[in-house]
Amino acid sequence: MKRTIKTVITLFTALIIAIPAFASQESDEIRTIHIKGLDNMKFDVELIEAAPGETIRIVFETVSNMPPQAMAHNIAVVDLGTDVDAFAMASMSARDNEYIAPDYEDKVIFNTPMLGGGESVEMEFTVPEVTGDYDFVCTFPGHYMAGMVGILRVQ
Ligand SMILES: [Cu+2]
Repeated sequence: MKRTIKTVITLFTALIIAIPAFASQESDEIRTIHIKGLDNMKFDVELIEAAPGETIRIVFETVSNMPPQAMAHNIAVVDLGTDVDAFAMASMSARDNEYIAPDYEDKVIFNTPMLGGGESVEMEFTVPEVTGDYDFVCTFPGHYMAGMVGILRVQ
């Protein structure tokens, strides 16, 4: 009798341990890509490679001791064929819209909020099915011109 109870408890414990293990294994299937926005107005990752339709997790962080009015970053990925120069120029004055020009919202396939120093965000992003090199930029005024750009390569 005592043995049976012990067996049941052991089984039960095994189940409790097994369930979270399964759950975490499943979420590990989403690749996490860590990107930092830096004071030199560059992303520390300038090439992201993904498979068509893949869901990736983007962890984006701004590293800075400056006030957010002076130094903040975002990531905005635009669709193929977008005039990136025009998008970046128009977005500079779109402060009330997280620096995303309303006229270009339909061209933006993914964007993070604008983050000041020490802020970070974790977001999932399902990349397009269409292969190609998608531009991503920071739309904080002046940063695109300073070279705060990168490529999302879907292949
Ligand atoms: Cu920036």
